[in-house]
Amino acid sequence: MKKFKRHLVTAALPYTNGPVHIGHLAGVYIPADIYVRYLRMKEEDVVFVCGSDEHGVPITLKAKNEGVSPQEIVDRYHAIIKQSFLDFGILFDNYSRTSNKIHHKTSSDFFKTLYDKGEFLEKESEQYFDTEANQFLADRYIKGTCPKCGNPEAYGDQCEKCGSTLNPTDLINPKSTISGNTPSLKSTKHWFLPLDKHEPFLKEWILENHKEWKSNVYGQCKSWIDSGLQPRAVSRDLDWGVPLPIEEGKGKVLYVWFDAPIGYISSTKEIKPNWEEYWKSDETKLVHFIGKDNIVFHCIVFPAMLKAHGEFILPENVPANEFLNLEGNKISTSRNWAVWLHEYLEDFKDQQDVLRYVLTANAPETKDNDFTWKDFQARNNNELVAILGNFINRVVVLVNKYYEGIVPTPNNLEQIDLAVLDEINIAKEEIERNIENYKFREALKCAMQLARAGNKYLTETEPWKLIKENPERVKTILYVCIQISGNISILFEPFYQIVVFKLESF
Ligand code: B3M
Ligand code: ZN
Repeated sequence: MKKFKRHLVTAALPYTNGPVHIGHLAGVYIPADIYVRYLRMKEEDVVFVCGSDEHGVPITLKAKNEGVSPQEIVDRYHAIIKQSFLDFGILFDNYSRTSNKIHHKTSSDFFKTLYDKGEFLEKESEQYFDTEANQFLADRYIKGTCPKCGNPEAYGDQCEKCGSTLNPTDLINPKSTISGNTPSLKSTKHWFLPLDKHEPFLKEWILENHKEWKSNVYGQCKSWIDSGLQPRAVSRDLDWGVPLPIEEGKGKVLYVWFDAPIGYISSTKEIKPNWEEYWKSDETKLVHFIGKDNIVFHCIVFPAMLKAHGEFILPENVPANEFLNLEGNKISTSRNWAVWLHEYLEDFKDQQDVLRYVLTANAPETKDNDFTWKDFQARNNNELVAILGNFINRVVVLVNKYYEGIVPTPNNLEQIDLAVLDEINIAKEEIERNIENYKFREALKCAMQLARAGNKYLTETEPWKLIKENPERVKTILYVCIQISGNISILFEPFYQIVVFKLESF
């Protein structure tokens, strides 16, 4: 495996049309944070960026529904999201926002470069228009039946049921989401990224050279490429977004999926004067953490943009997760079916890592998974308390009781001691290997396995029985236990931080 000099890790920029929920955490932010904590512990050079995605129709629609300005919506949710990530212990090097000046400049310069290089197709075409609202109906401004799966609630840009990416004209029986009317057609000019032109490159880059990508990601890319890539419009007839930096584009903005991924670049620029070393050197390992509905944009559209621009590196990996459901139903911001992070943090004060643990142990890494409060309770009681907490607690109690909290000096190590100490190295290697392969659930299991081994060792050696007849042996046993505990706390750090209170303070 190639050794990289530095790492650039991105986590999908959340839309600021609502707060962050457990589905976002399990799918994107916890895995990204585990990966970054691991790299930081290894003292790697790493930059971890994120920020609010403040453009796009989800935001203007929300503003319309509430009768407030889009700015009010993005200000409100940007503040909530930023704070809840911080309170939850997800430590980005920068949490930016796409309304920042630097982002407007970076994304419009990017567009201009592609425009000047002749990388776009210009096309005048008939688009759906709502005469009552006097507005073109892009993306979520239009709903209809998905031509692929028959879902009657598909949007103009995507069907959330089958994951297909759509154009408004693909929808069967389209209706405006503003007025409910059947739209009419009106002519307008747009700029398109010719994905078909980049198809040979994408085919080789992904299908030949990135066979190691997760099968859900690789599979989606393959089916996209196999069904033939089409040019995609990167401009919109909207008034909320980054204005097109060309004369003929007056009154139009960049498509949100054009500017949003460039947000990763702006976010890096904001904090790193040497940002180009991160974005333009093949000694950087770029990894995008996203949810499965964002795969096409990060594996096909954004790489095509970066390639067309010519100066940027491409991602090494895009470890997208599947979805997390809640109590058997799909999590939904619009239907208010979610466990919201900021609400969890109010209800479970100082219990950030319990949620972090449960969402990692049950992460939707290979298939959709279900979150239930019953499982949350069971994992807390049967795993965190009964295995991990129990082991650390027994060790701390015994060391306090026999040695006033001072680590005893060991005598000769017996076979059983050496065997359990060996488990530390095994756990470390397996955790590292799994994290580097984006298998965070498995990595966490290995960490918990070490706590299990510790409990088994204590049960077998029974120091509380030996303390009278063989106190020297007990010193060795508790020394070994302390070694295991110390290593557990290090090995758990990417997943769950262990805080041991001094018993006297209770
Ligand atoms: N805001 C979609 C989402 O929140 C979108 C991600 C952008 S990443 C550049 O699912
Ligand atoms: Zn569909």
